Formats: sequence, C-alpha cells, structure tokens
Amino acid sequence: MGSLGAILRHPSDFYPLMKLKMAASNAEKQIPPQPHWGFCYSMLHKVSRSFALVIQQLGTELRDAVCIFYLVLRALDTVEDDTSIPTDVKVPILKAFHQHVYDNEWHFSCGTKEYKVLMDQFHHVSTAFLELGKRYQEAIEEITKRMGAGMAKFICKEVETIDDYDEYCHYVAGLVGLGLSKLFHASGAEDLAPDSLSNSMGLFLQKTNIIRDYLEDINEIPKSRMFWPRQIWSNYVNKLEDLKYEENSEKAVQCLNDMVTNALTHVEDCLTYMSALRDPSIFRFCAIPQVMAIGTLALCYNNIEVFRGVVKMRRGLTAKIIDRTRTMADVYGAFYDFSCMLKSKVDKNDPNATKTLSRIEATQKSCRDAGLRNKRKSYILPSEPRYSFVQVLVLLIILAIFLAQFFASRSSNY
Ligand code: IN0
Repeated sequence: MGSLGAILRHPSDFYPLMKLKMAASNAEKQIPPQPHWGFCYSMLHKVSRSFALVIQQLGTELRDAVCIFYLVLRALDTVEDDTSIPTDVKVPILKAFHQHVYDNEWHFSCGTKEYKVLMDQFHHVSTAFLELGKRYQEAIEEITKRMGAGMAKFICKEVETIDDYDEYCHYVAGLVGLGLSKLFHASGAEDLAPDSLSNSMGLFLQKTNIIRDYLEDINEIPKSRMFWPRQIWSNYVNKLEDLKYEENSEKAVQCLNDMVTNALTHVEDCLTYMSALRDPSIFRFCAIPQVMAIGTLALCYNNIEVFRGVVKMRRGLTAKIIDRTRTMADVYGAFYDFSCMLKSKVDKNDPNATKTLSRIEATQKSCRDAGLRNKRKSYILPSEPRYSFVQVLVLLIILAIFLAQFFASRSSNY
C-alpha cells in the first residue's frame, strides 16, 4: 500500500488503494490448481504486480493467452538483459526462442530473482503454451520470432538515429502491440487493428519507460544500457552519461524534454487505437498502461530528478487510474488533465518549447473534439485542500490499520 505520509497528503487515494489491495488478494486466491497454470499466474503476479490484475479481468481464454504471451516476452527480455551471457551464446538463443516455446524440456538458466525462477522453470510456460488454441499459439510464435531477431540485431548495434530508436522500440514493444491485436482478433472480440496503430501503442509505452529509467539503465553493472538516441542527446552533451552530472543539469533537462516531445508523437495513434476497441475488458487492459504512460511523462517532463533517482507515480495515483479508467471518456479526460500538467511545466526558453506545446495542444484538441470528456474528478487539480469529517474518520482508520500491522509484525518477530 502507499506510505502513510502519501495517504495523509492525498486522503482520496485511500479508497482506490484499499480496492486495489483487495483485488490483489482476491486475484492471488484465484491461482489455478494445475501446476503449470498455477506457476504461470503466480509468476505473472510476481513480475508485474498491478498489470497482472488488469490481465486477470480479461475473459478466460484471452486471459490465458495474454498471460503466456507476457511470460514468454519476459523470458526473452531476461535473455536480452543478462549482460553475463556472451554474445555468441545469446544471439542464437534469441533467434530460436520461438521454437523453444514448443519444447517443454527446454530451459536456459539466466537472470536473477524471480526472472531466474521463470527461466529455470520455463517448462511450465511451454506446457501451458501448448494448451492454447492454434491461432493464439501462431500469433505468439510469430511475434517471438520477429522480436528475437530484432533484439539479436541490436545486441551489436547502438541506438544512433531516431530511426534506430523507433526500430528498436518496434522490436521490443511495437511488436507486442501487433501480437496483442492478433490475440484480441483471435478471441473474436475485436476487429484486427492496423499494424501502424498497434505499433504506436507499444512505442508510446516503451519510450516512456526508456525516459523514466535513464539512471537505472546508465548505472547498470557491469555495463551501461543506452537507449536514448545519439541524434537527440548529442545536441546537449558529449556522452550520454554526462547527463547525470550536476554541472550539466540545464542541458540534461532540455534533452529530457526533447525525449518527452518525441514520445508525444505517438499519442494521436494511441487515442485512435483505443477508440476503436469494443470489448470493455480489452479496453481497460489497453487503456490503463497508456494513461499511466502519459501521467509518467507529465511527471518526468522538466524534472531533474529523472537524473538523480527514481521518478514514479505515487501508488495512490496508480490505484486511482486503475479504478477510474473504464471508458473512452475517462481516457480523453485523463489525457487532457495530464496534457494540462505538461503544458504548465513548459518553459518558453526551452529549445523545443514550440514543438512541445504544439504536440500538447494537438492532444488537447483531440480530447476536446471527441466531446466525450465526462464530469470526472481531475487527477491533477488540487481537490483535497481540507479534511472533511469523513476524511478525518478515514485517516483514523488508516492509522489504526497501520498500528495494528505494526504490532502484529512485532509480535510475529518474537
Ligand atoms: C505490455 C503492455 C501493453 C498492455 C496493453 C496493451 C498494449 C499494447 C501495445 C503494447 C503493449 C501493451 O503493458 C505493460 C504494462 C506493464 O507491464 N506495467 C508494469 C509497470 C511498469 O512500470 O513496468 C507493471 O508492473 O504493472 C508493459 O509495460 N509491457 C507489456 C508487455 C507485454 C504485454 Cl503482453 C503487454 C512492456 C512493453 C515493453 C511496454 C511492451
């Protein structure tokens, strides 16, 4: 749950946080009894936390396919990320991964913590994969094949140009969009979306992650991971790692803002993709990560903290987004709110201010033109200036829960 301090500052986070906590504990009780499916769903909860809940609300058949797709991709990612594997070992594994999913005796030990368990016990994932319908299997196989080949290509290649950046993001995230659109179509619930829109859905998420994770990636041991394109950062510093040094703060923030402005090019496509979805559970599954992404970009924009530590949305805001993202009107409302937040942070002296503002205004126009924004509570406007009687009561309850948890954990330590 969120910290006590954060809840006291944002008392309206409390109810969505409690709802999320209850949904998580219900989901954990629903782990299937068969060992391979049990492994897959508990692994899903370990590696993705809140996103697992969003997967859990899909219809059974599609949910199983998405769960396996997610784990296969995480496994592929674990191989790509493990810097201790020599390139001549890694490349053939990435290229042949789409075949390994059919072989429930195959496994390759790598990664750390829960990812090591996923890799060591990959036979459970393959066994579950083999129980999926043929159309789901084919979609997962095809995307895994293309992604593995793309990752292999980038093992020995740096992200130099903006085209390289788009190409890399296509392999690791755009293809996920293409695969998911195929799975939705195979379930019979949705028309097949155009590839370019599915691709943009992935690019918007991945570019947000790459921006947010700058420090974590640059500090990676034994070797930095660098995904920011040279074509952008070389306008500000000589080496990508220079962005983290205090003397370059002004340039670093300008470079960050340039990266955010680049990510904003995908917003229009994402809104178009989501507005064509018909199934409410598929809609929520797609929309929640997108709203989190625009919220994260708004938080990161012009924020030097990206180069100093972790910039993440508070848990209460995540819980609110999960609770309140149900219709396209909610999505337009959220994109509008976070665009306002972004706009308020643009400094007219920033070298890309005009470009950034024009992209923000285009997003706001799309949200307004849709005419769907409902009378909802804003995520960003200060809506909790004073404590009402109910809020004080709620705060006392939280305090009681915290104290109860504190004493329970103390007594269990003895
Ligand atoms: C995802 C995407 C995802 C969800 C819904 C529709 C999508 C359409 C196109 C492309 C991707 C789509 O969502 C997850 C979200 C996620 O994992 N969130 C994390 C939070 C975080 O900060 O990492 C969580 O723990 O809750 C996502 O980020 N990716 C992903 C991977 C597989 C699948 Cl099946 C769907 C990863 C990525 C690289 C952005 C594609």
